[in-house]
Amino acid sequence: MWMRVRIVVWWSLGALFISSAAAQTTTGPLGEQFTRRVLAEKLSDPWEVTYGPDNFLWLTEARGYRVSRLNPATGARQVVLDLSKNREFPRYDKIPDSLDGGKPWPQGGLMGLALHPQLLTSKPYVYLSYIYRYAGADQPGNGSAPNYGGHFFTARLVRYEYDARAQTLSRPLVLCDTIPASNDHNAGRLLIAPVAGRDYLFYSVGDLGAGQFENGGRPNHAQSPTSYEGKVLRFHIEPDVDHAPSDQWIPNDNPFNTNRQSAVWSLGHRNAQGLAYAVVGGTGRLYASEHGAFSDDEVNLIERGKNYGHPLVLGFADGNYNGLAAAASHHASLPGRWHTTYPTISSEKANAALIGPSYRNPIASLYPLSNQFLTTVLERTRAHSPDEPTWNSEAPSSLAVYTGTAIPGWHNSLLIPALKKGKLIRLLLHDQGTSVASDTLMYFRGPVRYRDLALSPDGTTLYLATDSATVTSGPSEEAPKGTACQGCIIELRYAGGGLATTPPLAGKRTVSPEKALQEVTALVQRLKPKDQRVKRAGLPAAQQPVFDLLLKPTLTAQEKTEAERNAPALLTALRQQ
Ligand SMILES: [Ca+2]
Ligand SMILES: [Ca+2]
Ligand SMILES: [Ca+2]
Repeated sequence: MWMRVRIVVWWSLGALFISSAAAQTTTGPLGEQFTRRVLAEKLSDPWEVTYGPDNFLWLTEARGYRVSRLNPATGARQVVLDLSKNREFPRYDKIPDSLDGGKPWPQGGLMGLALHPQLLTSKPYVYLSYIYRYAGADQPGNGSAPNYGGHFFTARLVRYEYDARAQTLSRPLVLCDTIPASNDHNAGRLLIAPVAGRDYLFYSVGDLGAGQFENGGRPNHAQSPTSYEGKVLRFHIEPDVDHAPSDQWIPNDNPFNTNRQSAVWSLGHRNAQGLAYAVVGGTGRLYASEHGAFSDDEVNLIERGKNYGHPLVLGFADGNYNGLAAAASHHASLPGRWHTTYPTISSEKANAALIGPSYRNPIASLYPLSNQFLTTVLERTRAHSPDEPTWNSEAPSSLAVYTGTAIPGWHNSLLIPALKKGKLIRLLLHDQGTSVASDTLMYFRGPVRYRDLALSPDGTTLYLATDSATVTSGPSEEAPKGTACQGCIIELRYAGGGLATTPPLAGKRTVSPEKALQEVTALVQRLKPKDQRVKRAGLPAAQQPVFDLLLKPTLTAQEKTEAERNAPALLTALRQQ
């Protein structure tokens, strides 16, 4: 009997392995076909995947604190560095709250990795960022500062040397070990990119969630040039000859240098987890993707010394956050009408004008929802309403620019992995690379959280990393069975198909009233009841009775005429939510 059980277990494990390793075909929205293969799984939250000059994939594991090299042909993996002993706090995520007081795991952990372009020749340098300290570790309870004062972690940037023969990283050299961090909004992306022909190391730091949840009473410093919070930073990849060791890693022409040098390169960021450099239209540009608040995930063109608005302007300076803030809470002890240290925005346009010529709008926003809908969302959040709102955004976790030509129509596209309802988003850039030319195209949808991606140099293959947790927002009806992959590196190889030209923006097509009624009915009936209530409340009063008609099982002829007449406007209003 015992033997028999053992055999059954063996066979089921074998079947699992075969089903996940076997190649499958998946088709994109414009008919692009890809073969899909799982190269690695059960990693401890892979966070960065980079295609190295050694033709291996380099990985960081956010919770595992390991760096490894993965052979993209065979899936064989070698750990080259284990940083878990450098982490001066325990694995809170593995300790029951009853024992650690509910202390949090930081957002991320071991995060960014960047390889020196001459890794295999004269410069065997690997740059890493990781959180190493937690001020709350010795505090009683959950370690948060009083009155939602937040969780204070600290991160460091460090350069290692790669020994290709021993397959190890060693000889660490600290670039900066005073980077503020949190249990929220650490950003953490590292990228080597040139400015005027010389390579630098860029690093994104989030606003630490200062203004929301357990950090709701923590002051937000995204607008302060003297803080590293809510910034993109620029460092040297090799030290200069300045006297002070801390100045040696900071370029002497950084925009906010005073008598003390500052790594700040741009400001006004919320949580820019994506950084990518590409030459588009003959000009090299630095792009960033960034998580929005209740809407307005951003893609920004990062320029020296410029201000990207957070938390004074969210998304475009279009007024959709007028009267609102980047967060809301029901904790009346916290400041302002929305109970948060995020300022209440009286006018986004006025705030942008106050920042002055250094203010930059994003080049794309996912999505600029209406003031009316956002007001409903914030009011319900502040009221701690059981109709906990959901809203339309994507949670962009990284960014790449596809400059290859292997996949038809993809040349000069932004590729954005998204955590929400797992998908890779493609946005085609205009020829000059300074604006978006296409509708939002969705690829590889599944019940996963996509964390990062890498591209093969020939442009035929994408490598997507997924979180260890498979939970996305929404229950399993949005999660087709059999595609979940925990802590995976998934290979997607282009296999044919697609369109050489991308169709025009969907928003520009005209929809007949009859078709609009079909579309808006399907949209409304797909929603969960609580989301129907939030969406309805976010509509202008005149449209609410039309919304109610869509929930009826059958309509009279008169109701149908009424619904059709109002359907195009209602469809537009709901899509702006
Ligand atoms: Ca310097
Ligand atoms: Ca912005
Ligand atoms: Ca806005």
